[in-house]
Amino acid sequence: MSKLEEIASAVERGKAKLVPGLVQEALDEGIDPVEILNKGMIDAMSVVGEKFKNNEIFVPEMLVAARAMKKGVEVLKPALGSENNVSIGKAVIGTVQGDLHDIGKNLVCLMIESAGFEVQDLGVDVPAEKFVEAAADPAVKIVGVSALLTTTMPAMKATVEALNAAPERANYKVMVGGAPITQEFADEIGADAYTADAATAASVAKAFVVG
Ligand code: B1M
Repeated sequence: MSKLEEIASAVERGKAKLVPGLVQEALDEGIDPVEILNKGMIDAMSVVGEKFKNNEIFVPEMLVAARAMKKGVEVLKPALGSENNVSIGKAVIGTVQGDLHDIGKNLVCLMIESAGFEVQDLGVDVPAEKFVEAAADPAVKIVGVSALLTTTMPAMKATVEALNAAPERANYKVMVGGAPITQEFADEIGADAYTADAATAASVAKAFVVG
């Protein structure tokens, strides 16, 4: 079994104690941190999601897999981060009301921070008003809204509409993402950008601010 397969297997099985060591070993072997993230962890979470859909596993197993992935990301974090200490602006990011999924949102925070932004993480289950309140800070250039459930897509729509109606709207760009979100949906609700993954979110956010 390759190191990436070992990591994926440990994440799938929710082995939170095993994953950090395996991720460190992979880094020591010189494996690209982005590959460790994508092939070792994100792919494993997709397998977990499929198994859940097929009733092969249940919520507790999803939860322990998520915990194991988080532990792995902690080890990866310095390798994914940048040495850039100068802020190019502030980004506020959160998961919409009713939605507790935070792994993707955390990756977006990490990547956007690495791109040079100061990040305010609003957490999960964030009401539209809280996004609007945070976005009123004149330093905010990017507002990132994440949703993982089809049932919380209406909350994303409500959030983007509230942000679009705010008096400070000209100061920031609204970016959306998450597994059920599409470009078409983003256009429909009036977001400035949709991106499918955290790394692209970071480069699009940076392009909005520095051109
Ligand atoms: Co949940 N869950 N979950 N879950 N869960 C999904 C999303 C699901 C697809 C599983 C399935 O059925 N196959 C399904 C949703 C189905 C649907 O909506 N049609 C589902 C369900 C049903 C549920 C519950 C309703 C289950 C229940 O209770 N019966 C429940 C809902 C709770 C709630 O939120 N109110 C629930 C609960 C949970 C746990 C708490 C157990 C746990 C989350 C733990 C946590 O996040 N701390 C969990 C997990 C782990 C998953 C799966 C397995 C993995 C999610 C994940 O972390 N993926 C997931 C299945 C799947 O996604 N394949 C599933 C890895 C992560 C890196 O990917 O978050 O997609 P993701 O982020 C990506 C991109 O989407 C993007 O960047 C990241 C990659 O770089 N991205 C953005 C995300 N946000 C972005 C924002 C951007 C740009 C890009 O700009 C701002």
